[in-house]
This record gives sequence, structure tokens and C-alpha cells, in this order.
Amino acid sequence: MSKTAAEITRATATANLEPYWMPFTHNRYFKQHPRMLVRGEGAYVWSDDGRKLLDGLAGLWCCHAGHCHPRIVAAVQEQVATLDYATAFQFGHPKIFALAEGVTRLAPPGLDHAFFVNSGSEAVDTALKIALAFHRMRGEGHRTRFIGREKAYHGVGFGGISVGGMMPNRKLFGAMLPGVDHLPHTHSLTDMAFSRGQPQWGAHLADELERIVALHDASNIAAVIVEPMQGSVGVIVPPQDYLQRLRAICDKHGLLLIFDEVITGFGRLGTNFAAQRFNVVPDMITFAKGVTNGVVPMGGVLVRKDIYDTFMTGPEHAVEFFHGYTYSGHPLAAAAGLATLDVYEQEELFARASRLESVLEDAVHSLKGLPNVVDIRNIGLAAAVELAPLEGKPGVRAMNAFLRCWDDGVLLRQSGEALVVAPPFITRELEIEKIVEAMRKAILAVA
Ligand code: PXG
Repeated sequence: MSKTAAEITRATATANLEPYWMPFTHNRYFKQHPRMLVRGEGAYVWSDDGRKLLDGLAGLWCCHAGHCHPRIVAAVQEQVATLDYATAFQFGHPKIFALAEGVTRLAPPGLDHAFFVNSGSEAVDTALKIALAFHRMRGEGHRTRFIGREKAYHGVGFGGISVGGMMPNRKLFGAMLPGVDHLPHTHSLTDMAFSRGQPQWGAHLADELERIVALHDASNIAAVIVEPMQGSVGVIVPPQDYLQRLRAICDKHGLLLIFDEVITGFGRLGTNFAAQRFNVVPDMITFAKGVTNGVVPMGGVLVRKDIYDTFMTGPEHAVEFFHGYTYSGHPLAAAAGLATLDVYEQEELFARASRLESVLEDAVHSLKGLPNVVDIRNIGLAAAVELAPLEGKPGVRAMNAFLRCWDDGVLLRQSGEALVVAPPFITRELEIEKIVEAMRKAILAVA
């Protein structure tokens, strides 16, 4: 039986918060000032004190169709009562094959095989392993180096932090993977602040890839991995022609190009994948989050047919890729994924995200000129407003603004000095305006 808000509040007040070590959270501050979410529906979540909040970040970039979508809930409920788990190795169940077909149908042409995992981090590590093994199986085992990019977030596995470019995610964790270089990031306040959509400046930064290739020789490099739009660091939009140039340089030198689309996949930029928005087809795509609307953990890697075929060469009775997880292709995730793709299609949610792009763009850019606003960036249904840091206290102004929004009934994400917005695609125009009005009040309050 579901609890009343008052019962939940009482339960929270008496809960022992200490044993839980919270991820990516200021544990001590949080436990003194807990923010508890207890219910979700559509574009809203409810806190334990009964407040209704607009979810301005679609959970954590994942609940595109909104919370507790009845069709996805029903699909998961039915699945858990029918087949709760199926051994992942040497056995299948029908829904995961159907989901592979559904996901590959959305992918750019050629990316026609899907490997399933349980998170974006696992997807990234899996893609890196596929790249190494692919080269090795083709007799190019010397291609072992990876190239990532500054400011990148590729999850928290050792592979992901090695190619990732966020210092705090790396600095305590030793040497990580050997043989990784980083492209420069593409953000420049001087050259592109307040760009709407793709900045005009910055395509030349892709040529840094040539410099890295010249240093190591292409024969030693396995793959380049980038987020087509850098989400986690605060919506850094690729400069016009930048991704095209990366693709051309990878082609010239035989490097695999991996797009990490954990955030951009499934409609966030108004197209199925960012690859289609930017008209650049990578060799692999990592995905997670939106594939199940965030309802059940799932990630995956889309690969080109010839990559898959390269593995399908040994004796037929032998395992081709010694990789996978106990929960790869979990039946609940498969059921959630199938229902999610159905909802996306039937409710035409990617087209809706695309239509809402200009609403969000106009709304966030109206914040230009407010005190301490040094940049506003947007593409698709994602935007970031960057604030000047408080002297000697990095991130604190943005955190205070984020907390003001929470008090005002709007849930956002703080990333460094930026406030990030990426609402569910079902959000209405008025609600987007409400989110941005809360940001306006918060920015004025922390001036
Ligand atoms: N790649 C990308 C591009 C991501 O954005 C991951 C990999 C890792 O996914 P998992 O499922 O392992 O968390 C992500 C995750 C933020 C934020 O603040 C973004 C993510 C995770 C947590 C916070 O924007 N993205």
C-alpha cells in the first residue's frame, strides 16, 4: 500500500542517513540538509515534505518521457512477474533481441549490432575493449592507444576516467590506462560566449588530432572517443564542422571514432542520436540513460557490421568476445527499453524535443545581462548558464543558485560554475519558462 506524504516525511525524519555513502555527493553537508525525492509523475517529482518540483534535468538526463510513464511501468511490472532474470551467457530471452533490433533501427546506417551492458560507464569500457580486440583480430595489435578529450565525462570505470577529461574524477586514482592522450576541449569564453547552438569558432581544434597522430604514429592508435555534445561538464556544444574534421582525420589514419551518446542518444538533440543531428557517422556509439527512460539500468554499444563480423571468425562453438556482465540484457531492462522506444515513437517525443529547442533557447538566452552570467550555451533540449565564480570559492555561486531553484520548486543540475537544464521531452512550454524564471530569480539572489 502506498504511503502518504506525511508518513514518508516521518520515515525520513527518523531515518539513519549515516550508513549510505552517497555517490558524487557532499555526504556531510547533505546529511545535515537532506533533499529527499519520494515520488515522480510526468515532468514532476515530489520531495518528502510534500513539495512538487519541476524536474529540469529529466532525472539525470534520462527520463525523456517523464516519470512513471504508465506504459513503461506496466511493461516492467508484467516482466518482473513473468521472467525476472535470465542467465545472460549462452542463453537469451526474446525481448533483448527485439530491443537490439529497435535500437539499431534508430541508429545511423551501418551501426547495426548492439551489445548490452548496465550503465554508461560499462558501455564506455566495453567500447574501448571492442576497439582493442578489433584491431588485434585484424593483425594490428599494435594499435593500443586511445585519444579522449579534456572536460570529457565517460563514466567512472578505469577506461572511462582514463579517456575522460575532468580532473577531480581522475586525480586520486593513479596511473589509470596507459597510453592515453587528450584533445583540447572546445570551450572558449572569449571566442564563443552566448552562442546559440553550434559556435562558429573552434573547428580548427580538431586538427590537434593530427598533432597527436604525428607524435605517436597512427599505427599505435586504436580509437578516438568524444561526446558529440559534452553534457556533464555543462553543455559544451561542438563547433561547426569540428566533428566532421575529427571523422576525416580518423578515416585518414584508420582510427575508430567512438561517439559517447549516453546523454545525446534517444532524442536529446531532437534526432535519434547526435550522429544524425551532426551528420557524422562514428564507428561505435555508446548509449545508456534514455534507452529505458531511466527506469531500469541499461547501457550498450552500437557497432558497425564489419566490427561485429571481425569477431565472428573463429570456430563456431567458441565464445567470440570474452566480455559481458551478469546483468547484460536483463529482462526488466529489455522490457523497459521496448516500452520506452514504443512510447518515444507513438508520442513522437524526439520531434517534440526538436520543437521545444527554440523555446528553451529563447528562454535561457533571455538571462544574458543578469549579474555574473558569463556564458549561455544550448543545443537540442539542453542548456547551461555559466556564472562567474565567487572569489576563492569555486562552484559555490552556482551551488547556491541551484539550492535557490530547489527551494523555488525547480530541480536543476549544478556542474562547476554552470547551471544545467535538460527537461523531459514531455515538458510544456510554460513549464520551460517557469524553469528559466526560477533560474532568473536564483541568479539575482546569488549576485
Ligand atoms: N558517458 C557520458 C557521456 C555520460 O554523460 C556516462 C558515460 C556514465 O554513465 P553511468 O550510467 O555509468 O553513470 C555518462 C553519465 C551530470 C551527470 O552531472 C552526467 C552523468 C552522470 C552523472 C551526472 O551531468 N552522465
